[in-house]
Amino acid sequence: MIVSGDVNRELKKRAAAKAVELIKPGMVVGIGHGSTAIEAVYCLASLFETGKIRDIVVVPCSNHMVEETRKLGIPMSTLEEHPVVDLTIDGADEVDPQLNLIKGGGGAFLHEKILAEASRREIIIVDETKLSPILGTRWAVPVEVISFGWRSQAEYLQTLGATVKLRQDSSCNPIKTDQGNLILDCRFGPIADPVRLAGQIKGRAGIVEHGLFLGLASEVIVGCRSGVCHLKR
Ligand code: ABF
Repeated sequence: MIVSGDVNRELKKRAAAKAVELIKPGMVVGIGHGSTAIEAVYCLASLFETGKIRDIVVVPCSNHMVEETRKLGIPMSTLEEHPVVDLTIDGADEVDPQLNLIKGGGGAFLHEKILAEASRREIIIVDETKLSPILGTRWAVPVEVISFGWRSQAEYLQTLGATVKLRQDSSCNPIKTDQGNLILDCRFGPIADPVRLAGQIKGRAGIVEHGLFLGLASEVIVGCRSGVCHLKR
């Protein structure tokens, strides 16, 4: 499905605005990474400016989102100060009918998964192009690895059926995560048993985390051209 950039942004904004409505005074709110999650931050900033929302703190999941949140003057905190988060709003790359996800296109999925598992509610916001009949149909599964022995991990992931690519920037330098690790993008194609695959990936020393978010999303809010769909587990 081809959706133009402007339409796509509008769909992201719709989903973000719906998610922000769920925030109540006094909440600790986690914010994920990406162009959809940032729309939720913009929504929050305008509610702060108009005084419609107060005494909440935001826990951003990445260095980039910390900077964006700081620029907008939204009160921030950390998981160290608030180890349990009331509600997190985050994006995703692919969503299946069971609300399982592939995340990590933005490279922050280790922190995002930590934040998701620390949250009472994990609300995923996407535009309709992210919906998929089966995970892996369109997106590679990102895998974060430490640099020591990363090629051995690549070999191992290939034995699991993936085409593996080291994530690099436009100058062909390896992209480093906020933790200083590397990312291997693993294209498996449609994944029949994501739970089994997740176990196989995690069972390997040197592999830090992967972008399969299984059973973590409480709900998914989808910005569609016809409006907004709120999918619940
Ligand atoms: C982040 O948002 C990543 O985990 C995911 O890959 C990305 C989706 O990006 P966007 O919202 O820009 O489409 O949570």
